[in-house]
Amino acid sequence: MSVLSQLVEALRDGSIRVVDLTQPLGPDTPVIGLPDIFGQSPGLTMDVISRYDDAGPAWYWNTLNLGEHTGTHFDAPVHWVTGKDLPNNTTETIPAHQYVGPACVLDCSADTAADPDFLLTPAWIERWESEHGRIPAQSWVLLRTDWSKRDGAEAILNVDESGPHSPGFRADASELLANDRDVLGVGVETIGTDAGQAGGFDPPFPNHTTMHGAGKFGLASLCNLDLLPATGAIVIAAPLKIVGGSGSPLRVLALTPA
Ligand code: 23J
Ligand code: MN
Repeated sequence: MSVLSQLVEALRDGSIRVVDLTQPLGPDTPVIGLPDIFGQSPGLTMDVISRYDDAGPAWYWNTLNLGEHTGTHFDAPVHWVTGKDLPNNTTETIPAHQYVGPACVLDCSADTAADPDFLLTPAWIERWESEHGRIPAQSWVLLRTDWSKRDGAEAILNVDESGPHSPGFRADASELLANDRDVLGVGVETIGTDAGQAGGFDPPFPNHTTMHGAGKFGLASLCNLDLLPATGAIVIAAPLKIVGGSGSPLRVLALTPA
């Protein structure tokens, strides 16, 4: 049997499951708030064009308005200044094969429960690798923080007088993953692939700086990472083919052994 007919069989008999890593996208979907001096990305608004009424007696459809980086979304290399001159750096030019890859799930949920400002370090990654093997080139690295289990925008954004507090990557961990491991990119449960406090790091937003400068991708606001094994799942994450797009909301699916 060919690999693909085996796959069809396994999906049918349930030995491989499809896990949806995507959050619902609606008007209540939280969006990142940057300091006032910067432009802001709007959340989703939806307006009815017609709903089986005078504007369209037999059809229902809506107009959407939203920032590219809203809800479960993809970050393309062109999103960051460090990736602006790379070839194939936009949502319509990235080769489609790069949208499918094996997943390494790094379970940091105990660390983030103890410290909302937890940052992944090279030592943490190397400890994970001593148990699960080296992170393969062209794989997605997914950071399980259980942030998707937080209820409501306030708990997700977790802002106090010193700003937002959510986990992310130390600069040297992003460098290890991008340059030494040559990953496809990183996926997180938080609303951005940098820590809440990362605007004040040196450089600011080091994960965006490093990943996109190396032509790597980001996935934000994922969920259900707790349903995936540390290794062995495949992630499919294909953004909308927006011409010149810096990213887009998308449906992220994982194929995982039952
Ligand atoms: C712009 C500036 C900072 C950040 C972000 C966007 C994102 O998180 C994003 O959605 O790419 S941290
Ligand atoms: Mn983004």
